Amino acid sequence: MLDWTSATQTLKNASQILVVSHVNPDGDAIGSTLAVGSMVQSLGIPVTLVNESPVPEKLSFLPGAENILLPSQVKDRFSVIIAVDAADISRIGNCQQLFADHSVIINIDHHGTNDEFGKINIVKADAAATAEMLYDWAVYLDIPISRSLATVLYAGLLTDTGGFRYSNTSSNVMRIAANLLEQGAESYQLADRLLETISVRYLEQLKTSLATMQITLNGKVAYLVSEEEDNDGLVNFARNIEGVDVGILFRPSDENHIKVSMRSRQIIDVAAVALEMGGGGHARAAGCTINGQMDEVIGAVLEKVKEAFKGVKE
Ligand SMILES: [Mn+2]
Repeated sequence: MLDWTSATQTLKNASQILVVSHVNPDGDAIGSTLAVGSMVQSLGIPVTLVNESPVPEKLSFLPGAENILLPSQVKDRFSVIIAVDAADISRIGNCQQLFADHSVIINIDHHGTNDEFGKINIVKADAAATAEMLYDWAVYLDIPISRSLATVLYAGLLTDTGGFRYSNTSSNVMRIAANLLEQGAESYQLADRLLETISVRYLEQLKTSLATMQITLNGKVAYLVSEEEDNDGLVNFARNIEGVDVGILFRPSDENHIKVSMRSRQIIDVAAVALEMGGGGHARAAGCTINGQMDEVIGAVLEKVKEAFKGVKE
């Protein structure tokens, strides 16, 4: 079990809590935000949940999702903040405007590139999801796992393990998932809504993006380009090609920037590659945003990936 002593002490002494996570939240970010919200509430402490980005449509059915506010909807300023699933303070975006002077941040995260921006830092790089860590905290706090808490924790585990398929799917993850199912999380319904269902818009985008797929570096790297923001999972089509270790998705995020998402099968630590270019993430899933036009950014990233392969013993 992680050392939750100081986080718990700070939490229990707080008169109110702000919970934040990263911009463009995924299933673990929203699931973890809602899980902490539910846990803090069950301790009888007032809690406010905020994200810079609106909750994605796909995650809006999760119990309590309607309580996650935009920073502009909140008037209070908070002295105690719990940040979940965010590797550094910039990932929290403009939620920072809600922090009081000399506020205390409890940083709970599983990104290996986490820079320990909190006053209290609970970072476990080998946790599959922040939700996995929060289950541990709920047990430590002796909080009963309600059906809705089970559902949001399960959502985090399910999405960050790619449906219990990625290399982070440990026996501990499966044990927790089993416990959450016993507490009322619905495996089929959650997998269907979070992983299986795609929108017609996504399908159209898939058709366009797949046509841009290029395979390079002796078949070890594949990349594709997407113009759309909702491109969850697209990068996996590149990585999933037989013989490919690194899959990359490039998307223009504004006129001068390209967002780069990288996935690797087992050889390249893409977090290390992303970190060199000002980003971060996990060994098998990482990303960064680079200033430049599409062609030059693709060239620069492929060059870094090529260097990374050189550093690996065949
Ligand atoms: Mn996560």
